[in-house]
Amino acid sequence: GVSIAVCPGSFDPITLGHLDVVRRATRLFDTVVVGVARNAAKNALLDADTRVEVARRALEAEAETAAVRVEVVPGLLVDFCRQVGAAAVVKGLRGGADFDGELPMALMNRHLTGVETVFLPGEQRYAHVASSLVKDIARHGGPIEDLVPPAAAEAVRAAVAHPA
Ligand code: COD
Repeated sequence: GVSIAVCPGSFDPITLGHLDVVRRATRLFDTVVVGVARNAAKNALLDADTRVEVARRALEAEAETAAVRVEVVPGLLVDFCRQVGAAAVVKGLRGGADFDGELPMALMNRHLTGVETVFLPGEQRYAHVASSLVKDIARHGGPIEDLVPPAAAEAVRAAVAHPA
């Protein structure tokens, strides 16, 4: 059959680190669905529609990602995985702290529906790249162009200039 994976995140905004993980996932699965989720523990800067739009524009700029699509995850990640027919969730790990946060979610998701999680080691050159740091830098007028795709830089700059 066709292998489908969901690559979930808040993507507030999508970063070069995220894009690298998505790109790597496309080498392992026929289809990768980038799932834009709401993280209840975080206050988003960009609304969900903007996060989806920015991720789409960033992925369109990459020729090799024809088998990638971007969708909102409206509820539980496991329900979304079932809807799209995904047998696996793909998550990138920057280090041990990411693993400590991700392991309980991976175990819970497997408990809920049997969906497996595949962890991909993040590229070393993006180990410092996090959406939260990008937003902090932008709020203080610092440079974010080396950390995120152009569409994301544009959206973050607009959002910090005109807070909702
Ligand atoms: N290099 C490698 N990986 C990276 C990098 C980088 N530079 N930056 C981020 N990542 C990885 C993160 O480790 C994470 O795995 C993923 O990319 C997404 O990161 P974020 O920050 O955009 O997203 P999070 O961590 O806020 O997303 C958490 C979810 C929203 C996916 C999670 O809360 C969830 O699944 N929510 C859905 C509701 C649900 O099902 N809840 C129950 C889960 S048990």
